[in-house]
Amino acid sequence: MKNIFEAPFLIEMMRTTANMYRLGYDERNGGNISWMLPAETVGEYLDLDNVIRTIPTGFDASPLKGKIFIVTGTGKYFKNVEVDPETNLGIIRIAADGTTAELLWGFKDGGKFTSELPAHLMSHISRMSIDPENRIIMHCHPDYTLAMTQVHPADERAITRTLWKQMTESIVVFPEGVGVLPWMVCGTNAIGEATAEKMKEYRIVLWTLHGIYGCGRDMDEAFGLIETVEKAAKMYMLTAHLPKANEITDENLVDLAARFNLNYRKDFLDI
Ligand code: 2HA
Ligand code: ZN
Repeated sequence: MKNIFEAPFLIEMMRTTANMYRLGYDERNGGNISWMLPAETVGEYLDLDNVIRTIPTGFDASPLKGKIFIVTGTGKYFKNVEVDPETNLGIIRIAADGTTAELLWGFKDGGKFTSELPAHLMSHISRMSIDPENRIIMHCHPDYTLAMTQVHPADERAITRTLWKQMTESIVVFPEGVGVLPWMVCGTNAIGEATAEKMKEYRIVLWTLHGIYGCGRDMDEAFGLIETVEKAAKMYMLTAHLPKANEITDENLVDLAARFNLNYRKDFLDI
């Protein structure tokens, strides 16, 4: 059996959570990440027949039965993952009943997975139906994105247009736009279902006055989406109150889409 503390997936979780903490995306216990791992990979490091304990998920995740996830813990701080991954992270497998998580490693202090597990697992189910290669769901609280949801109408077309017009890269990185949910109570199955529904259309979902969800085939895709939206939101918050001298037009966006061969939301442009 290989040493799990040298597993590339564990090291990437440690590096990513530390990076996000230092960027200010995840204050205190804010944010959570789940990553679906192949059983063969995890089996190189852990005895997959050794279930440490079982934890109810509180909802039916049957489409994911047998799937294994490394996931951040509830109440745990991203800043502490790097120094003590075995307490702050866990590796769980969805049991045959679809409503129980089998703990294979981690949550050493008796802890459990993120309170946002419903949004994560429901979003995994949604994304897999659109892109079978999707593996990551990531949630965090970046400053400018949250600020923007205070002052900008919470409308998908309007927010997407604003973000696309803040900087040239936006439409290239998220041509499908961003989904937006109104303010909702977090940690519930209801917000999980609403997020997962949006994830059928978008890889980015904004939670008004709370944060952002991103997904991807790997950590770079999920994180890259979030940091690009955050950068665009920052440009917006730095300039929204100032007179505009230059602006990306709808025609410019069409030209970008042609240059990069983008499958973008054409109905989001006034053309
Ligand atoms: O895990 O971010 O949405 C803490 C949160 C809840
Ligand atoms: Zn949150």
